[in-house]
Amino acid sequence: MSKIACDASYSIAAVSKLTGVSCHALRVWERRYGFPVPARSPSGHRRFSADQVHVIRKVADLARGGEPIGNLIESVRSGQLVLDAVQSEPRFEGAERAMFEILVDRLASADLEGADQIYDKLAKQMSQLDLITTVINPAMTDIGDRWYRRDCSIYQERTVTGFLRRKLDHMLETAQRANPNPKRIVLVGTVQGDRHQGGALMFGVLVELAGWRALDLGVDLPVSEYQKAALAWKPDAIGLSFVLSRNINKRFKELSLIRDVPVFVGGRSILNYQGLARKHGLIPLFGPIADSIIAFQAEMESRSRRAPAEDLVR
Ligand code: B12
Repeated sequence: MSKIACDASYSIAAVSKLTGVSCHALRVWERRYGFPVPARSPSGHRRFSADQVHVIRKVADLARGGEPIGNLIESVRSGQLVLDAVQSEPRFEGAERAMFEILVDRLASADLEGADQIYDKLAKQMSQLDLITTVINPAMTDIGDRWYRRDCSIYQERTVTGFLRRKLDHMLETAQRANPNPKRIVLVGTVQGDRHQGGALMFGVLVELAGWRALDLGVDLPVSEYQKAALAWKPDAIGLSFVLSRNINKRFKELSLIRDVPVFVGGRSILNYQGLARKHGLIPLFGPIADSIIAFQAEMESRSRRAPAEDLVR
């Protein structure tokens, strides 16, 4: 069993979660621009420093504003891009930082009791939002990366993600019971072809915690079913997770036919398809999920101010 890591090194999965930059993009930047170049652990895994995380986050924020990535990296090198003092990341400092990796280690070796011990301890210490953003979500990404690197087998990936999804299911149920008079309703799920449930569940839990009712329609559902549900149940919004980008153009086209309910699209694929989403009248939400929820609520607020309640059209 690995011991708790206390040095200031961050795995690529942790950096991805802290900055919103995918692991794939970090590897491409390193290869193409020589930035950021991480240290390597004895087993060859990338290890980033807290300073590097800070710079990557700054670059990623500016890139989201439309600045070409090559120019931004050049500005960092030449010192033109002024960086604020490194901010501490209390949630990822010290022992807590590596907890999700230890949780994944335990689950991947079928130590479910050990995993529950860590999970219960963390759940007592932190808010549900922090539990999702600093434990569950990075653990999902971490096991996905281990699978991609061939560092684990599919049966281990299934054990880890099954555990995490059960925790999210439980959180959703608990949040729903604690939210008997929801302000508004949002349908959540994934569309046909995408069987990844984690993002939709996380979004569902967070909207419930914000006082909304999340109606979870599950995964791999044809858009026509969302359309029917929208007509029957008249939700205030639809929030869909796109983890895969397969047939995304086709799915966006189908979604553009849902005219009377705003359709929000999030998930790891959306970063590269924001323009296409907007072209089809969809509202892309990207970056860490905590930010997406704030953006989602702000957008809904501004819509209800702009239009009479019965006339919420995109
Ligand atoms: C569990 C899992 C599976 C399970 C899913 C089971 C289930 N019931 O959910 C199973 C075994 C079915 C599976 C299958 C496959 N998988 Co898979 N899987 C994963 C894993 C480990 C977790 C998925 C998950 O739930 N992610 C949820 C979160 C963690 O994803 P996220 O997009 O980063 O979400 C963040 C934000 O985008 C945001 N967000 C997400 N959704 C939404 C929605 C809204 C509205 C908002 C506002 C925000 C938001 O919240 C999150 C936090 O910030 C990922 C690893 C990963 N990094 O995600 C691989 C991963 C997604 N899978 C992958 C692949 C390749 C596959 C398969 C193609 C493998 C295969 N050859 O069969 C199939 C495809 C199946 C299909 N048709 O969907 C790749 C995808 C690579 C790519 N280029 O797209 C990944 C990334 C693994 C990897 N590292 O390579 N998978």
